[in-house]
Amino acid sequence: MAPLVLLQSSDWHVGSPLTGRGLGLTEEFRSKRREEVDAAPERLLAVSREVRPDVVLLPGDLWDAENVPPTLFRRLVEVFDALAPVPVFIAPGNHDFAGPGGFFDEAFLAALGLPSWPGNVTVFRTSAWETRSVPGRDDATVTGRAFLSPLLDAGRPLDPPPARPPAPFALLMLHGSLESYRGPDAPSGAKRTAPFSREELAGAGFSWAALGHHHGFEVVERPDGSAAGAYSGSPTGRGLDETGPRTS
Ligand SMILES: [Mn+2]
Repeated sequence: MAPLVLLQSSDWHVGSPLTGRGLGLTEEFRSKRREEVDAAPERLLAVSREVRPDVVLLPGDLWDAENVPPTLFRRLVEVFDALAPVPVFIAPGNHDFAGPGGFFDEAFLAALGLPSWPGNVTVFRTSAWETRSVPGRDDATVTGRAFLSPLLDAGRPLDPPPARPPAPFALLMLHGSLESYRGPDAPSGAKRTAPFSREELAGAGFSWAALGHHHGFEVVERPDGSAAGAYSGSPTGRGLDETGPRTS
């Protein structure tokens, strides 16, 4: 069986205003930090050219809000286009939700004169689980879902879990709160959405789960110590709760 090379990233939050309390950045600092946050797509492209993945998995929160500047969306699309023919899968999160009138809505893009999503990109657009095959790899599938609004989702996405497809590489993309996550943005209060436990994730039986929503790198282990999946974390710190090393 040929190995499958994955490239996973999420929680870029491009377009973040960086005006949060406690930061007190000068305008010069703020614009420099915004440049770093907004360059996440280009960094993904650079990494992709290095590792030559079979598939790119992006489990949500690529932009910070639906009113981020359309120029940032254009940058994103140009990068995804440049990634072709590598297939890219996106599972929209609670910030880049796939509701009508947003950047995942083709009619909205046409009305604004913005480019459509490139053909190598697959976006999950329903809140129900869906499974797609990975182009160029008949031994791999991706199962994902979308947030359709920024509202907190109290439902448990893995109770019951989606059916595990029979493919040797059955990948899962999930945007939500691992209850045992211990990072500085641990799932409490407003951060807790689409909650799930380590046991639920391991029990779902997928080969790998690409997790999004929390901003620290964290691997989720099965009872036997093997990795069931991970949060890549956000590539750029945007506040005092996102200090320390970044993973992409
Ligand atoms: Mn999120």
